[in-house]
Amino acid sequence: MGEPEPNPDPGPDLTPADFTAGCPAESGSEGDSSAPRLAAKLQHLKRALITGITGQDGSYLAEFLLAKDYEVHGIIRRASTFNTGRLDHIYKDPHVHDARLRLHYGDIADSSCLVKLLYQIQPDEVYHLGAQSHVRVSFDIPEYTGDVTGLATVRILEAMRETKLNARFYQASSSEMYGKVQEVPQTEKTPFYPRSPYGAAKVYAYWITVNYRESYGMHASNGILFNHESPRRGETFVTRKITRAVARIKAGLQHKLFLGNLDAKRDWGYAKEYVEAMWLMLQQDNPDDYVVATGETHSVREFLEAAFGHVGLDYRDHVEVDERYFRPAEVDLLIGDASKARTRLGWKPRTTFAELARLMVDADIEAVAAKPGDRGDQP
Ligand code: NAP
Ligand code: F7E
Repeated sequence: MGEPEPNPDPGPDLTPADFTAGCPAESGSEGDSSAPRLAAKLQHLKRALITGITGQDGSYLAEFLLAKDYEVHGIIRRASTFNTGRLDHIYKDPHVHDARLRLHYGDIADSSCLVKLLYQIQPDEVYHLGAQSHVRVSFDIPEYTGDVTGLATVRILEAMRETKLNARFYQASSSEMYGKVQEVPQTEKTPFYPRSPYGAAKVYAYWITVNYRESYGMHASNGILFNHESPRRGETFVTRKITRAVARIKAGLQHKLFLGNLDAKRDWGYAKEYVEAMWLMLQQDNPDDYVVATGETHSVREFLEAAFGHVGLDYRDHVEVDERYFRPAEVDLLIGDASKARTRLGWKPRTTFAELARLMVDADIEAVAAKPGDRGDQP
């Protein structure tokens, strides 16, 4: 999939009301004769709320749920520049009669806004994907990461209790919780040993989800997702940093790429397929925890070979190691065993490692061709 279209300009006086369109039953303007019919139709749709809807996974999940006829609500942060680039191709003005994607300003650090939004939206399913998701950055802002990546989960679970919402809940748990791995491959039973403030925050979020399930009988599930990538991956994660650089080097816009530890091994899958597993977890009669992974592991070096090799380049001519990108503690090896997801959910990955590298390079080549002047340096 190519780059999304530019954000539809909402005009200079955009207000929260432009995004917060109110409960579905109120949608449609006065005098619009289709409004009652639409309200009736929307009342029969399943309603999902996604935190982190502007991120890689949030955008794929929103697309997936819209295709399944859901009404999709997402929480977005107010930013000084547009942060909805990954959603622009599915966003419709809320005044349009069949708009089923609704965006609401909010923040997962703010409990009162979460209570208000849950009460107002009354979702059937809550997908909690919002987080400070960068492992290296979590060493720079550990307290903030603990708050937004860890505590936000209990804020949402408590908001669900307070509003007496009988919704199903998905927690975006992570293979980073395994850290210094205690077992190879990692399963749902492998003990956690996080190696970063991000990993530690995710362990808290994992256990509080289990605790609310056991304490209050909530339908709350953890998806323990291993690394998943796509053309929509944030530009400072290693795969996307590499594929962007390949496209720019090929176009003659840059020559060198500076990276950290090339020996780290990850289990890399395709994000578009991983969001299907999230949905499947919430369709089960009983809540549970599932590993979602490909079962293969590859080093950063192997990803370099695949990405540069795809356009006939040798990464050794372009890549330099810069210690700035090393982490105070590294996760050396991740490889997941997704047998439980395969057996119980019927989920399995379809895109291979080599295909993933190729599709990401191709998308970045297209993006560079469309906007050759884009910034090339990477934090
Ligand atoms: P991502 O692209 O970094 O997206 C994170 C999302 O969270 C963005 O929409 C971001 O909004 C939002 N967010 C951050 N802080 C927020 C706040 N204070 N209030 C409201 N929203 C906030 O991450 P992703 O790759 O899609 O991952 C989705 C989730 O899965 C995350 O929880 C991540 O930790 C977890 N996870 C990811 C992977 C992976 O390999 N991708 C693997 C396992 C688990 P802005 O757009 O405004 O920044
Ligand atoms: O690093 C090494 C780095 O930042 C992968 C997040 O989605 O997946 C992600 O976390 C590996 C690490 O992802 C650079 O040291 C080398 O060993 O792409 P990454 P991550 O840390 O695995 C997990 C599952 C999540 O849950 C997280 O949210 O690549 N590496 N050189 C580099 N990494 C970066 N970012 N930049 C480099 O220059």
